[in-house]
Amino acid sequence: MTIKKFQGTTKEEAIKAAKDEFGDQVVIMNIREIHPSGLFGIFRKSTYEVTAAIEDGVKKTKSFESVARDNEMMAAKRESKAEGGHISIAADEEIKVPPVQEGNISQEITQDIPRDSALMQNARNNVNENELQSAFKAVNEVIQSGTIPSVTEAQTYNKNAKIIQPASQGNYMTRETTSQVNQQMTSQVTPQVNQQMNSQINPQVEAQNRNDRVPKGQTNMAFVKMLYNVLLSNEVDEKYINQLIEDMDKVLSSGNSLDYVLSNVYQKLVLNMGKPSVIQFRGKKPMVVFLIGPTGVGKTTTIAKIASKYKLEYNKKVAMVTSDTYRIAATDQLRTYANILDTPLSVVYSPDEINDAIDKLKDHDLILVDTAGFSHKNQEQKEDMKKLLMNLNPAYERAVYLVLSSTTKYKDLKEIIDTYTAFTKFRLIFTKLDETTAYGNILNCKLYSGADLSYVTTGQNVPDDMEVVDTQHIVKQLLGGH
Ligand SMILES: Nc1nc2c(ncn2[C@@H]2O[C@H](COP(=O)(O)OP(=O)(O)OP(=O)(O)O)[C@@H](O)[C@H]2O)c(=O)[nH]1
Ligand SMILES: [Mg+2]
Repeated sequence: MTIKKFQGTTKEEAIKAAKDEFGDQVVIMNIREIHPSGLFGIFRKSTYEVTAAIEDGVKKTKSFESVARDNEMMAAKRESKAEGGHISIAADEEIKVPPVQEGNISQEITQDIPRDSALMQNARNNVNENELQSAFKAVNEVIQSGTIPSVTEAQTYNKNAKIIQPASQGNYMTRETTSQVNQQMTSQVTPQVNQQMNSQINPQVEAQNRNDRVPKGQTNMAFVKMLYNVLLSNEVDEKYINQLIEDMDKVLSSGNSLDYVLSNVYQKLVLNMGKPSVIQFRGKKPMVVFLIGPTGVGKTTTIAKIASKYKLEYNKKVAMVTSDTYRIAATDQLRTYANILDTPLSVVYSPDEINDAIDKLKDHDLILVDTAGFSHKNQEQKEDMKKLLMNLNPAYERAVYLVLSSTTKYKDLKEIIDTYTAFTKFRLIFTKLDETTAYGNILNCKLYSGADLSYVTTGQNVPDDMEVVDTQHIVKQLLGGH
């Protein structure tokens, strides 16, 4: 499958550019209005960007308009001949019929087709999106029922395969991983999905699949388009959607059923989310955990949640340190939690004091270090943060968690990740999941940074609104589950 973007000053122009290059079989995946940026942008008009796809090997056909134009000309010639006109034309000359549009499931394309065309009505009826919606729903129900192998199982199954490549290389999974997961999916998931699909999907589609009356590519493209839109509406970055679709291309084109393909997508996304990395104790005391990140994302609140969890649920000896002396009342906020939880709290006023503070608390299992939130553009605070992390005696076990709000724009999240990547390794905590319905940024940031996911927080309540990230749940949401 080839996916490409086309620009135009109007939607129509961008779509035409796509059709000119890919022909009538093109499927329009997405249309985006691009607002001019910068101060003088207000004086300029928006432009349009169309993401279009074509199945490899699909023959390009002339656009409907040009075929229709040819036919009109031909008809005019015939009329003229019948009326004894001067234009001569062979009686058996072939009349061109507009080709059946494989991509007619694309709204943009069907709009070009005359509504009363019996040919097109037939083609339009062959695959409709409601039927694919039922397919998504059916697969989702199987996913919800928990019968799909867990990530751990899949990873154990495929211990030696590298799952995620560094983001810069832009690769998702090795072929080895894909094929082994596919194998596992076939044996464990497909029969159940098939059962549900059979009972839920319109018999017409079933018959179509069986008899192959609908060209396979047509169904595939409808599926790809729906998948694309579902992921895009959940704010998964287009770059990753395209990678996923490219990766899926082989599975689709080798004639697998849609339920199998969707289950495969699900499994692939779960594997890409990786296994969560949470605070672990390796027997050596203390474990020093830093929470870093932009202002107001929930670092202090999350420290209180973690402290409470480890102290009350896991019976660990917990202490807290804060280096946030920039903001008035910042230490008071943490002190309030420390008092409630009855845990010691130390304040460090400069990065040089960190080792003294930790030394005094070294009989604790877990020392949570709260840091000042700062804009990633503030160079001075960035240097202080760097020193704080670097100054810690390397003899201490440590882990750094970058706290990000799931409500932040992806463009900003990338800049924040770049800033912190420059001076430390980290795992990711996502806060404020209760304030968003689109979880795409979790996948985007995971793939962009290559860092492990850890916890998510879902509200202001300490300690209840925090949990270890449930990657299967996130992926279900990304695929339109509830
Ligand atoms: N809705 C929602 N609010 C949250 C969540 N986590 C934290 N908050 C709220 O976000 C606000 C900021 O939380 P803090 O813990 O002070 O954030 P911080 O990152 O320590 O902020 P600075 O220290 O100023 O950088 C508070 O009102 C919290 O109650 C969450 O998961 N969901
Ligand atoms: Mg704070």
